[in-house]
Amino acid sequence: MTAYRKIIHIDMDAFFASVEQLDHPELRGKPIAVGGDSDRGVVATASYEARKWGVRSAMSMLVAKKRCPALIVIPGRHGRYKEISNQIHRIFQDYTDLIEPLSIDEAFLDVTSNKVGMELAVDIAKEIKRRIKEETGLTASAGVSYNKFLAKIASDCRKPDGLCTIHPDKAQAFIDQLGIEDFWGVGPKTAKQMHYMGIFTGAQLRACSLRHLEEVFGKAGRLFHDFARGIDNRPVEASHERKSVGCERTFDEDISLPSTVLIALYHTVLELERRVAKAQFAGHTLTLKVKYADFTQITRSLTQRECLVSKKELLPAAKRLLRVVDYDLKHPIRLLGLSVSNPQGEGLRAEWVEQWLDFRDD
Ligand code: TTP
Ligand code: MG
Repeated sequence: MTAYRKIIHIDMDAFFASVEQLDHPELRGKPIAVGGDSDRGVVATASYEARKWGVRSAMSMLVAKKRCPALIVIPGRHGRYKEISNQIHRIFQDYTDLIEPLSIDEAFLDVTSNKVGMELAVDIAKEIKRRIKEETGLTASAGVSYNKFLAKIASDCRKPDGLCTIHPDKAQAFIDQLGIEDFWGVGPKTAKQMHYMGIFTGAQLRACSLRHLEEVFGKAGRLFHDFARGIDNRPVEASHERKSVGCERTFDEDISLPSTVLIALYHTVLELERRVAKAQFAGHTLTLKVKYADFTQITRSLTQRECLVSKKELLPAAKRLLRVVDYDLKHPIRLLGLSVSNPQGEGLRAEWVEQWLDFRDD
């Protein structure tokens, strides 16, 4: 008997929009779009109420408002989304360490052998969905199958709040009836090419020879050939999660004037904000490093409940740290560095609720 793997794909429903409706009850049941509200603004995602009007991700906000005049546009709060993303990841970790995040709201889990000794992947998926609902207040959809390709398609089948299992003995029939655009790696361009070749369904893809597919699509041809037969041997690859993002700057001349130091700190915050955004990182701890002209060095850290993502959170935190750093003309600063770490918010105590909390001396 072939030993099949047990793969779960979890994808949050209308993620950014659902978080906004969770945090702002007055938005529930209303058509909302998260994204920029300028002429050049784009929809990141839309609530299901807005989707009924044809509002879609990546659509220009102007078009979205034309389609849905009652649309309420909400700016995104990436730190908050990341916080919830971390929260669901902590749930996943109770079941397996083989977790491969695909984006902020999606991940594959290999639960072939799992930490809770549950036999059926579908039972794990149910439990994860239930815990996500209980612990975050949001719904997720889950797909269960024996490889990544099928688990991902399955999670899309019954959205929202869906759960779909594709068993090995049902997989071929399922794939045969799939539209070609539902296959992994088939974007609009590839779909057009497939249509041109007379391929519109999984069954038609399966009828196409490997040689022909490789001729047209190169390496991807092999993948398409395998997918059409329900074969996908790619492992779930646990990501090595980034632990921190930082930057530092050595000044051309040592600095000691408070206003100069403050400006230097401000510029470091801007650079840090840029790097944090690029890495799609969010952490709860900020560390300020100060190297003096005599090459001695200190670091000061603080941990807060709110994620450190943009200037809005980074600047006050950095200023707060600078206040506990001594420097003067006789002890000028040669280098300033800032880093954000602690994505999981470890060391946050319940009583620390809203505000700042602690200064830690390393
Ligand atoms: P998706 O999982 O693709 O979309 P979704 O969660 O909003 O909706 P669905 O129920 O269909 O899964 O993306 C997750 C989040 O990523 C989404 O809420 C917003 C963000 N996003 C963008 O910022 N830009 C984009 O173009 C897309 C597709 C998503
Ligand atoms: Mg989603």
